[in-house]
Amino acid sequence: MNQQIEKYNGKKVMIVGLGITGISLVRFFSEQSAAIIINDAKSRNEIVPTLSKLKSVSYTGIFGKHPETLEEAGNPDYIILSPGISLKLPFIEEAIKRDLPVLGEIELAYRHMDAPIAAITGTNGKTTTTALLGDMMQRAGIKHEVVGNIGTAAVSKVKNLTADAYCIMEISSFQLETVIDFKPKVAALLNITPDHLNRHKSIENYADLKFKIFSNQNAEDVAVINADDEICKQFMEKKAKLKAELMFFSRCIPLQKGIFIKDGKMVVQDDQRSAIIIDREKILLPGDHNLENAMAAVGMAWVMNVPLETIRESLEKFRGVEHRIEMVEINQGITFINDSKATNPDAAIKAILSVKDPIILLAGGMDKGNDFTEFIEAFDKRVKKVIVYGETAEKLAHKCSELGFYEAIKTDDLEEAFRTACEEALPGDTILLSPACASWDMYENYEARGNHFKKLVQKFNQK
Ligand code: UMA
Repeated sequence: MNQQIEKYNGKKVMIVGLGITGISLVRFFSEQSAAIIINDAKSRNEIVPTLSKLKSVSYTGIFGKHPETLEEAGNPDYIILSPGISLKLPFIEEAIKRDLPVLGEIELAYRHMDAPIAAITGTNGKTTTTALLGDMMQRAGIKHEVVGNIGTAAVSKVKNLTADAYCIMEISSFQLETVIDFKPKVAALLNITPDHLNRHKSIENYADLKFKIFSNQNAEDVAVINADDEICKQFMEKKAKLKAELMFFSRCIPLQKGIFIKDGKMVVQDDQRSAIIIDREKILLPGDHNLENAMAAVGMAWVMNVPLETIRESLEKFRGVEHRIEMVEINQGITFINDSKATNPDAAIKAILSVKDPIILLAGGMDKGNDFTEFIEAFDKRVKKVIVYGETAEKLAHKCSELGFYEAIKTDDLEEAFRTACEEALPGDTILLSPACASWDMYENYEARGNHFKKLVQKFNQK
């Protein structure tokens, strides 16, 4: 174990937040025979479906609000936080003042695993990079678990994370806020742009948190950092005193050491070895941002001694995370991309900015009351046509003409939108499903919508 293991038997452990993380925490502490207190700001009624997963567990519940004081919280011995919980809650501030152990789930999981950790953070691309690294480990047959912000609480996998395995972890600024001793063997920082500022208050605080991923590393560990990212660069110049070995990656400049592009090929160079990894054109994931994600994953895989041919195979075959800028197919010169997970304008803007243009965009779905101004402004010569459908079709089409974008076509549903897009598309175009709306007007969830899109692509291929 990374630390002398605590004994929770009979201790009062308060778990704050009952989402993905909270459920895993309750199971973890229940196995340790702790006296569990669950607290969630949602009422018991709102949380019934979640509570039904905990039928065999005994616990005390405080629902509908957070307690004001520790006494109201039931005087717990430990407080364990889900990532969405702010440290500024009064009873948590009181606990910290009184030196009561307040741990985030990532710190707790770290203390209960032996596996070396490869941790990835950054504003954008961390899920893709984490999944890509996981794919490399999978293809190499190396024992590992992929956990963290990607959707699986790390604590739920600690039993498998023995010394002979690797822990591949996506880690958010929320999760970094509560790390104490957490020490990844290799950690990557992809980029920093303003995000979550309502919680972190300033870009400086946010950057400090992102760099916290390296804070406990020593000379035997490795830090993989984007040399092209302005905020990362400024931070490194002004503040960062990294103890880990530094491996920069850059798609713009050749480096003495690190991961970079030379003559159209991705190259890795460290103090002892160098290798040409792959022709950049052979990387299946599209776009410059994905090249950066690929470079970070390669740097980490290199450190973990994943065989080069496996790294190469993964780069040539990995299609991305399902439903998130997922490369589906290139057929008759048309690229089909499924970004059904973009259920809001911000997420769809990221897709528009990252895929190859000219784009024929499929957008629409349930109306959540969003304003689509910034979304349509982001079309900016990249989107040549938008095919709108579903509940928001009218609103989107109207907003397009209001903003001077006259290439919107209204359709009834995704099938008609897809057919129209195929009629309009020329070789070299990208047909992108990035709806900017929830799917619930026509589908059970975004996965069902994305799968429908992929079926339509399949049918198109058979023509
Ligand atoms: N809650 C409170 N009080 C609050 C806030 C939330 O009681 O002030 C309760 C909610 O009512 C809910 C529960 O807490 O019942 C949700 O907990 P949570 O927000 O920590 O979310 P989890 O379901 O545990 O999921 C978290 C991450 N979510 C967040 O950080 C917001 C998931 O990342 C992650 O996959 C999961 O743990 C497993 O590690 C999602 C995310 O949106 C993808 N992350 C943000 C991002 O990527 O931008 C950081």
